[in-house]
Amino acid sequence: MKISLEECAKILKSVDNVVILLHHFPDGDTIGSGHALCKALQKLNKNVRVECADKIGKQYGFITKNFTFSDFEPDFVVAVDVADKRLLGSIADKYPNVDLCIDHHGTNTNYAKKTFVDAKSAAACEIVYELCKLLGGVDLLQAAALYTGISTDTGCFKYSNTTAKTHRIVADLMDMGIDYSEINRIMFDTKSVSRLQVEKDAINSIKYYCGGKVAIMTITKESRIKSGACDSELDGITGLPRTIEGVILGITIRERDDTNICKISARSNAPVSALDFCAKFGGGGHERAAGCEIKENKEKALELLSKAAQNMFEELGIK
Ligand SMILES: [Mn+2]
Repeated sequence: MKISLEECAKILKSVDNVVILLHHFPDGDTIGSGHALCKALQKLNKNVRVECADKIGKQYGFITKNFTFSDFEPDFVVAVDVADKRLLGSIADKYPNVDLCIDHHGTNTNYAKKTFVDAKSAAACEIVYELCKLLGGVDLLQAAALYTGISTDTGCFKYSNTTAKTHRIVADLMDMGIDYSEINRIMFDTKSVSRLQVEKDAINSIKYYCGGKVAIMTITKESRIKSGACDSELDGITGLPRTIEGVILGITIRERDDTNICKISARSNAPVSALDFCAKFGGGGHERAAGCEIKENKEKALELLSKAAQNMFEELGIK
């Protein structure tokens, strides 16, 4: 059932033991919105904890170090920035019932009992900013967490999802005194040595199709393990193929630990829809940034993806 943000606030005020779920392979938006909401509920003297199937990267330590969580039996389960139940990863079975979902993916599958989705928001953090205000206000720590989610989901305010409203919200957060240049340095201008090693391997793997308009990059399990890079260090790497001149559909294949499963990310420029492309494989996301999973090895995934891209470009009449 779709509900308003005011109703979300009302419900959250009425519950006492809340667990907030993030999506697996957590990014800045799910981490920022989850922790900002957690703080809002803690300030209302509620029992709250944040849970994620995967480890949160150490670059988000300036947010997570301010929280300690205890084990308690939750009476209310909230998911933030989680479009599909499957995206909870390995904790999906632990929480078969999600009471409330707050999200900005138009493809949200309405798996929660109650849902608030605003697909016009660039980040779930934009929604949680408004929600925190309804719950009693935003402090400096919440502001930093929310800024992190908004800046990362917009590629530091570069992507087409960035709106005037995005900037207005961020202006409010900056007025509160957040150290935005330090957050940006950590998020956008810092790479670990292992990340750089993975990038080097990934760049070497790039294959071009459709006269250079499609680029497909593969991140192998071997490269991840050899470099020692954990998943969170690879945040944003999927943006790389689309940065190549002439590419309007950039695809990244990430070989999982089970090498018969590949996680696919697609990024596109007009007129190509990354969302339409990933939908062909049962995925979802946003118009210019979407994802899906292919239960094949990386060679087969490359073959399927390149064929699908070629078919799509033919249908669209792109030469
Ligand atoms: Mn998001």
